[in-house]
Amino acid sequence: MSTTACAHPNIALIKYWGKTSRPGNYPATPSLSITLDTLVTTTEVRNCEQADRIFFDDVEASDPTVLACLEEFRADFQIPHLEVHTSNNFPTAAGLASSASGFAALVAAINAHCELGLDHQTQSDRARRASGSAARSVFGGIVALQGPRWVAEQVIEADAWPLRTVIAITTSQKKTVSSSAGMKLSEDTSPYYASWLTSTTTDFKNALTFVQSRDFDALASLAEFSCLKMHGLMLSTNPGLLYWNPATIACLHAIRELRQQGLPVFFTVDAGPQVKAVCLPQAEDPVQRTLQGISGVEQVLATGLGEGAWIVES
Ligand code: 2P0
Repeated sequence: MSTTACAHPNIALIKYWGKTSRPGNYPATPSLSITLDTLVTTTEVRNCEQADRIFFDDVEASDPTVLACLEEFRADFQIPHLEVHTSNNFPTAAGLASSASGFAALVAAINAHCELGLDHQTQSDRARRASGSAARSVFGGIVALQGPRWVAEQVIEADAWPLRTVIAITTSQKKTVSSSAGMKLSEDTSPYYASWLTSTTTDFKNALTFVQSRDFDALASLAEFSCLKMHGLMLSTNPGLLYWNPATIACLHAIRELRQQGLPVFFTVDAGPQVKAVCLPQAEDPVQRTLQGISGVEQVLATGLGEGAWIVES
């Protein structure tokens, strides 16, 4: 008997970068994200005899964060040892938020398989402990993650605003500095860290207002500001965290130019070199064509807003 769950990754429009020292992986900033459709992590769990076992694309791996997540469940609930098989239909660990969809799917699968009956808030809390952004992938549409509870909540449903996201993949190689390690380094060394924390709280509040009023232009400017501010923080870390490659920068210029021409589109980039262009439906085709034509762009994917994590009925 096995149980399969799926989850979509999400991308933050107001970024999370930095944690508090409180145990439980609590973000130091609120964040606001869109859950994407099309990209999916699929995770199957089944009981196994002696120790937990993890497989990525059918290759066994000893992933300490996944193992710790299972142990945390075991500390609170009577659950058996589990064999976990997980795969993504998109590049892993290259700035496409595979840890977000991965842990949201894992928590949903464990919850269903072991019949724990956890509500979505509690699942979001569990997912956040493993990976901050995973708290958000439990939910669909546009999602907020803020204190004091630091469980995610849906702001609007996936069909409430027809946002599209065109993703330019500029490399499928894995990143060299993990988000967790990068965040710690930024906290320890960047002279900008304190102002990043305070200004992100303001950005988050404003972004909520712009989403509620469906003010695309205001959200576009604010999301690019949050993205570039986070990368400014990363660059001001010592040694500097430079996640971009030449194609990343070419995409940013191209998206800015399209916006200047009047197309409703803006960019965001996470801890990796891929560029996400968020747009209204009428801009999708020209954005896709433009990004496809940029030297160094290996692949372009188009997504809409997706649903939260779900169980695949067998
Ligand atoms: C975000 N990122 O808000 C930000 C923007 C990347 C850049 O959350 O250490 O994998 O596991 O809590 O969630 C990526 O970091 O970090 C992330 P951990 P996570 O989406």
